Amino acid sequence: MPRILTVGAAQLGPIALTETRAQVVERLIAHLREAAGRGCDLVVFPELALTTFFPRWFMDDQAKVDSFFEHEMPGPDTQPLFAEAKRLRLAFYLGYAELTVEKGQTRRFNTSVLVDKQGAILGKYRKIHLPGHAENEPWRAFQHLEKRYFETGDLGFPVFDALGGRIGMCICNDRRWPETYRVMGLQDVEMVLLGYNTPVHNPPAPEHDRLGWFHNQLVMQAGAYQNATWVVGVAKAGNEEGVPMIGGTQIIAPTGESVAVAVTEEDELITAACDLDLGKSYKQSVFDFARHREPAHYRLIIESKGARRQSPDAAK
Ligand code: CDV
Repeated sequence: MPRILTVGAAQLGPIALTETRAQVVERLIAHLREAAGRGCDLVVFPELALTTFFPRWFMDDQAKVDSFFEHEMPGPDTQPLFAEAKRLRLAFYLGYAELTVEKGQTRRFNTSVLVDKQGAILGKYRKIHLPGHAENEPWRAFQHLEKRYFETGDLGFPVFDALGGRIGMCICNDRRWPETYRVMGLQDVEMVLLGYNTPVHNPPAPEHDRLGWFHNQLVMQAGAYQNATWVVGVAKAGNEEGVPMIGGTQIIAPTGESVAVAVTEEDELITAACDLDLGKSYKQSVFDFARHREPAHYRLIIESKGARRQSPDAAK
């Protein structure tokens, strides 16, 4: 029996600063209803899907920063989303800013949750690769202050037995790092869910701007193929508060091929019926990790954070 998981990648257009959580949740619910009509099991929303992408602004008023965070999930504003998904028997992935108090300490993470068809949170991921900077850099056309507003995730890259398969999560910049996929690949992941907010313009390296779409596709397709997994990448796109962001939402097969791609920079749902066994032949041949990987030669990957030059002898 084929294991088919029908997925909806629910791209969002821009979210205005003035848009309330309740208004955004209405947009998410509209996606859910369309996904249910198209026979989806699972809907994937973007990174920080409940507000505008606030790390583009420097704020030193912590109360103002915290107004972009969710203090509970679900909370009063997100409860209707959970209720509608449960009513429609849909699972979903949601990215949001998480504020939590642990052992008396307030902590803030860029988080995603995987919610099952009964409306229960069955998995959580906290973003590990935080891009950008921690201090105000007024020379930039806009800021990218994820390193200021969030802590590095502390949950690793877990893979969950869910929806009849092995499901993993990551968030935005994580998709550019091969380690992200490989750590999940080593847990036999079958589908990676990820949301992103990617500005077209990269202030420290504007010469990369023309390649944003290409790099987005390149990293997700490579991650999918090299780990024989489905990848569902979902954008918040369009011109948000004066900052253009790439679209390119897509569903990628374990072959590395994109089987569905969004064509707008607005709210747009794309869907695919994903055979979770499609990666099997790769996992049993070219990417049979147990047979072909050579971890003894990968020591530097865990021992070294940055690139360094060393003599061939030192590498032995
Ligand atoms: N939200 C992100 O993580 N954005 C980064 C940008 C800043 C490069 C990304 O990797 O898409």
